[in-house]
Amino acid sequence: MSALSSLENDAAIVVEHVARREQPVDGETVARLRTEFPRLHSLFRALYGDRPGSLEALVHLIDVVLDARADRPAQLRRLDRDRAADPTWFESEKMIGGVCYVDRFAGDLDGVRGMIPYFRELGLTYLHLMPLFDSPEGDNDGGYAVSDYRTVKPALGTMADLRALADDLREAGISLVLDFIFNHTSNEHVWAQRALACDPVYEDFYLIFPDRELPDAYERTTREIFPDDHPGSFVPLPDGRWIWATFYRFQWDLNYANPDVFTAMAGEMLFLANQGVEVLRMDAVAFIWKRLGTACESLPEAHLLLQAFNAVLRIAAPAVLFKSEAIVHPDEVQDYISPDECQLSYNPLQMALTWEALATRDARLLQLALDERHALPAGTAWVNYVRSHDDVGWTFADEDAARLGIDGGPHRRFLNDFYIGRFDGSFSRGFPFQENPRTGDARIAGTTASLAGVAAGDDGGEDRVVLAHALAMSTGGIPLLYLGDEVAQLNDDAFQEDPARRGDSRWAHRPTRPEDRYARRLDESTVSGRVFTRLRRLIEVRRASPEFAGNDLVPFHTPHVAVVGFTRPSSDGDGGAVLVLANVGDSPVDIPSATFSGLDESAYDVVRDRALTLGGGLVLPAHAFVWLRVRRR
Ligand code: OTU
Repeated sequence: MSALSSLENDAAIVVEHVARREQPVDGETVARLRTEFPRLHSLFRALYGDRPGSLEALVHLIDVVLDARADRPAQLRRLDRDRAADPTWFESEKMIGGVCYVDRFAGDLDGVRGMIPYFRELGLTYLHLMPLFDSPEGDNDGGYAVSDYRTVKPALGTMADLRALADDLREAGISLVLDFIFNHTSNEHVWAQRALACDPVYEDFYLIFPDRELPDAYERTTREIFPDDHPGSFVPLPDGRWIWATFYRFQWDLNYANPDVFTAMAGEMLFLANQGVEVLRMDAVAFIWKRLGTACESLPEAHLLLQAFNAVLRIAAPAVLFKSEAIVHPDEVQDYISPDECQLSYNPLQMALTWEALATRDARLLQLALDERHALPAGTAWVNYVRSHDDVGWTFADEDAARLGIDGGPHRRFLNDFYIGRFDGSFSRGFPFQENPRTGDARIAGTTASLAGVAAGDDGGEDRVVLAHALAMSTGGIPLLYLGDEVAQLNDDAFQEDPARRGDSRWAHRPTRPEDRYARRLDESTVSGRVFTRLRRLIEVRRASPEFAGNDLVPFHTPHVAVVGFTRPSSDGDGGAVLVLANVGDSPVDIPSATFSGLDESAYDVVRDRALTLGGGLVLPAHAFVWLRVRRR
């Protein structure tokens, strides 16, 4: 057992090892290995340098990577080349995503395949299927407790079905997105079962302690993530030991301080990549590294691990992108985003502040986020969404709120009350999620339509659904639709009757596919028909407007606190842009002509397809928005 030493020394050992491999390595792969090895080595040294066996782990990792490369199917090697030739493909104005549960939306993988015509009708180019791997019967956190990364849940289909689906989607211009749930496995995973049986190799795959001494010490500084399930970060095992479980009691955190865990998970990741997955949603990135005395969130090593996974992918499956799922302070969210780490990231700040603005009828905090927290490094993009399968959490920065005279703590309590519908006059019909009586924290569950006022019969409900999507579709990056929201699906209260679901209010916003609503989607005398028609139009206009590509955004301020504004400049550098203005308030605003003095008087409304003049100012009705093609004077 040896520890890593210098790059030259260790590289020589790897070269010799690779030369002895039975299967010859092709020149292209050797070239990529040469490029990535120094980075991988330095990351491994930073993570595992002193640990005996770290050298063997790295050599083993190289084998895993080269085996995966050798297994990569021809059509995916072709994809690798296509993406290398067009590295900013995901920044295109034509990108738009959808997300759904396989069983709830389509029954099984075959059902998803049958929906490709609908995805095309909608214009999707990206499809995120919620976790579909083998997981415990009953409560399994919607599949986020994985028992086997290489087996599809039998009720949904087989791995061959998944591969065929990935191919068919790609054929239809749609990239398949799946989760890489790498912070934890289910307690039924074979590694977990062996750890439970005290196999020392697998005990070291998890964080297991004989008594409460270290768990108590860690819990002095960790947060409770799912307090409804268990307090703190640990759960007891039947034999009295304690195991780290950040989320549900049946989700056991992996021990990435052990390099064999990294190598094992890299193998699972590359297996997924070789099934045809084009984007991996990196679940719960903030939690993957632990250190006593810290919150055990977003530690520097979490970034090193992601960069090491990134380097592994660059060698064996370079077409694949990472999407970071960090629902944390906006500074921390940004830290995960770079071409060397995660090229894509959810934009939880814009998501939360869209809801914040709709509740307060004040868009200033959202405007501040767009003004100061929107920029990203080249070669990366936001995934902008109105809501996800998870809760809405108020992850804005208290420092930002304070600049506007808003006190973060009470403001979050107001927002929770508002969206749960406990606040007088609220238009929302949400549920609380993980309400923590000890800290007063809570998050919100509910479908877009139920949170926006459609369920409550509020006059502004439909407009708010469309306005929220118009923002997600216009700020840049990849807009992501939760399928069902485009037909204004309401909450599913039935989860309260289901023993496997009633403890988790997020099931309120994960209903099954609403056949009746989809059947009426072209009938504009219905809510579903109107919302669908309007969103469909936005998708079409976005796709035809190159200004929406990339992430460049220039703030555009008006005198009204209820209005959020920005332009998306044309890349031609000709002074052209699309101006986006949205009114989150309940009354019309009259934007004076002076606000537009830097622009040509004539503008073009690309959504309504008509010319207008800005010379006399612009009236923006309640809950309305415009996308105007303008030109700088
Ligand atoms: C993720 O979310 C998933 O999106 C959830 O569906 C899972 O339950 C969970 O991980 C466990 O796999 O706490 O409320 O960024 O907000 O990672 C959702 C921190 C969650 C967390 C996030 C987590």
